Amino acid sequence: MITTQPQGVTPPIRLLGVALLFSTFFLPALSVDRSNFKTCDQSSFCKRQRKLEPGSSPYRAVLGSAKLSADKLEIQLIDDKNQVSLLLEVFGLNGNMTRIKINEINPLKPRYEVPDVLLGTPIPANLQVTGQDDNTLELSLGGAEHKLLVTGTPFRLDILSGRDLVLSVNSRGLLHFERLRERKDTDTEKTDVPPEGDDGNPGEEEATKEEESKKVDEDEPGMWDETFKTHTDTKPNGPSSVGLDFSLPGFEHVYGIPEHADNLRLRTTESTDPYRLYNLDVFQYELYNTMALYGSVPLLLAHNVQRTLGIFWLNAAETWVDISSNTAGKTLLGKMFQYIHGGGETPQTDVRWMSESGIIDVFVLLGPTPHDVFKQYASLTGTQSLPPYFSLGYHQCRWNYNDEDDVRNVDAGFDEHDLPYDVIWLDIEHADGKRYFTWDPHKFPTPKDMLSNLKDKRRKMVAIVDPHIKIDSGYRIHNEIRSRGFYVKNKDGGDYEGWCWPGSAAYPDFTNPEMRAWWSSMFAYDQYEGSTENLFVWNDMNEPSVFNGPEVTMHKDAIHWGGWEHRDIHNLYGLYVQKATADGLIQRSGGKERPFVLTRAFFAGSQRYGAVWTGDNAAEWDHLKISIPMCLSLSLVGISFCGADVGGFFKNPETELLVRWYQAGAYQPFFRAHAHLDTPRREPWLHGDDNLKLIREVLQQRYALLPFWYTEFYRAWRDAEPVMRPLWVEFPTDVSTFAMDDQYMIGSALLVHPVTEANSRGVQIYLPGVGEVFYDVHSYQKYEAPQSFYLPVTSSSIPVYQRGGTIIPRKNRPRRSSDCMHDDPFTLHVALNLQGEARGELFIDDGHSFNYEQNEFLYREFNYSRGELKSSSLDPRGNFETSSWLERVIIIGASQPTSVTLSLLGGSETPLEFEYDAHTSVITVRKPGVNIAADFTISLR
Ligand code: NBV
Repeated sequence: MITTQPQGVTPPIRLLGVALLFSTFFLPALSVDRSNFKTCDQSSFCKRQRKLEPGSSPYRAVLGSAKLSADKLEIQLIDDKNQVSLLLEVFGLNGNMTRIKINEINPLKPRYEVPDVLLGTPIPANLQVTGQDDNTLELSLGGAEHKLLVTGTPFRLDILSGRDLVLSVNSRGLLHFERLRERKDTDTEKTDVPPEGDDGNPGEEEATKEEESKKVDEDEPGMWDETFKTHTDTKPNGPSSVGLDFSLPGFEHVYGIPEHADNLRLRTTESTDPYRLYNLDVFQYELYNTMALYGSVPLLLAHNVQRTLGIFWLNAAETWVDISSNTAGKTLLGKMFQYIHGGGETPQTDVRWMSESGIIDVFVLLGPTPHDVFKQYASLTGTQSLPPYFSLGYHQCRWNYNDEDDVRNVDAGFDEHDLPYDVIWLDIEHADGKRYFTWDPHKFPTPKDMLSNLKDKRRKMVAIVDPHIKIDSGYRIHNEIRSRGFYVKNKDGGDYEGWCWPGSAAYPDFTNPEMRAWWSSMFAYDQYEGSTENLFVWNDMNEPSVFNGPEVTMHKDAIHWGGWEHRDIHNLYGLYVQKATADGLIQRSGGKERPFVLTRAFFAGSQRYGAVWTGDNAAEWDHLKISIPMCLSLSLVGISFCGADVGGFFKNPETELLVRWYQAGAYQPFFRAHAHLDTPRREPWLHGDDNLKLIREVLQQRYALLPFWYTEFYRAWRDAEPVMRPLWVEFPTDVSTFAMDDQYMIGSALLVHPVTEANSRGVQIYLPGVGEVFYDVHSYQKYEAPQSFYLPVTSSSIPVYQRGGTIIPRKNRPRRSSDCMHDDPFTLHVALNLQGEARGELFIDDGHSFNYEQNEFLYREFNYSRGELKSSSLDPRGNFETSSWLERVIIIGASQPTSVTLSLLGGSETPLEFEYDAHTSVITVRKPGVNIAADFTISLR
């Protein structure tokens, strides 16, 4: 039983309404209470690790101990200060990757190695010794291109590509591995250490080393327990942290390691706290800092004009990442001066990872292109699951839609106002006393009828299921979890209890596979009463959020399945919740239907289970702006299905902000409006006719592009291509894009620059690429790239450009929901590049089942060249019948033809009607009428 008091972050339930009301309306700008969250200095392991200054590493690699098997090199590492020995394992991996593991040779207890994140054992590649001298071992890393140099004293690793040094490990000597030990007074441990130059057999200890060892191992405050605010973290295993540095010569731009409310390009952290990765429920988070947020993906990308690489630090414990650079703070002029006058050092970024427990297990992804890095990472952790089609439509959410009447009225509001939408959401108030998997009997007495009404409109519902379970002997879910022993335990062996929405709550141990299987089974239609096949799920608070826990989360000394401490698994908890939920939705359909589950907390691999949103943002312009880099950072680490609460969760958006947010959100992957319980209602029709019209236009634009979004998600699933991309991914040699995060690409075809400023009269657009051309999607105006220009905007402007050389499929008929559009005809937007060519793709299937895995799909390619548009299959395995046909082809940037004809494979030519607009250079070809599955050619002469 947890006896600590709430610490004020989230007050006891009855006061909550008042407190939230207060925060919503009386605070001018939102600000987090930083005192609730640790700084690096307050996190004793971070402080200890960071105290270590760069210098010569105390570690030496005992080269004589090297053991080489086909795909693995093993070498003993010895800390000359305390004689502790570690085992270094280096693996050659298929596809330009290498894995570096460091662990104690004989730890007192096993140390945690993250399960369930990797898809399997990565495919090995051959390692071969290619050279050796007294202090160095040279190996080829599965192919001639990459070499690994292992230096003995001081220990370091260098990875070379050809003759270029790409990355060094421990070159700053910051490897720091806290061995598990007995507490000082009971220390009986013996060290097994060979003397320098030995073959790894135990040797005699020197007196001086013994003394040094004592110094290094001296207990410091925080090693065996640590108190933060009112919480004491007992640490029965003592200090156990690990840290390592990586140097990236030639790199000045690094990205990734979400989730932080910060720019896309990561900042240097010499004068701030490191970036923190520790899944936390941060009430009223602030922008532009390195504080932890709800999710963590420990993957960092580095990019320069020559190459892209990734460092994936597979550790689920609290982690901090320090970034430094030798060019930080230098002005461009300063850098140029240095360059012109010579003698300047190569720019270099240094990255240092520090985790509280576990082992060092790190994958170096050697690219060399951005897409190679995405593929390499996906080969380890999987790709984005293919979302059901409906989930790419618009989602209407608020905390809360009050009752069934409310749901019916809001739903009807969309029809009355001619607005498409796909999903209405229910937040925590829908459940009976926050007992998830139930319905409030007064407000939602007939959920099946409600769901069936929605089904009649071909719409869906999402209901929230949080992982904190009300402790209530009258609640079946609680009784079952307790009786099966499935709750997380506290350090004394009882069920861990914390305070959350339902009051006193316990937390299912999602790390236990049996628990997950049971949880999944609760989504069966006969278990989750009132649920039907158009009900999907939202997992919130799965960091996990514990109102009265340290930093609003679970005590680190709580115990999970297998005896692991919460400390070891913390960042994985949220992933497991979403996984078990998604598995449940799959199972309820007998394995046939794709799930939709939205999660707030996540980890590496969460992309396999559904969508992520950026949590409790605020109705402020800066929050709108930051939604772009936040989702881009997630996309870079494999999580493509990302969105931010449209309108802002806290506070009341002014109408202009709300409309601009719709305009931006429509061009982000997950598109959901959401609002806090205490904010005034803000459905699209409550802001006057002009704004309603603007929002309708936005929704129609979103729905018209659904075939394109869906195809991009197919590519994300199939080829690990991020749906939303930083410009540099598409234009990897254009340095001016490297820090841009006010505009981005969707796939490789659309460049979007949302308006994110109040009273904006214009935005500065940059169109990248040498010899490229872009077209305004609304006016078809042509722009040659590269160029930067000021675009005047009005309230209806959404600056979006189609890149020349691409073809985008659309469905232009406005409907009630995406499902209603399933058989609608297509329009192809063919935007020609300067060579008069273009290419695009289209993926179609039933939009909801797993049948595409059994080849029930169409993957089409459209190719335009020399006046001919050809449609062919991109994957001959695919076979899917559709009644959708080609309604129109719009060819942008073309000259006037005299005739346009259609021919089907082996058939005769049929003339087609067309129009040419000389002003915009656009040809509109009317009614080719051909089935979209057919191979055809449209010829322009
Ligand atoms: O369930 C209530 C909210 C939810 O609306 C929001 O989207 C989540 O991020 N939830 C957080 C808990 C309360 C936040 C103050």
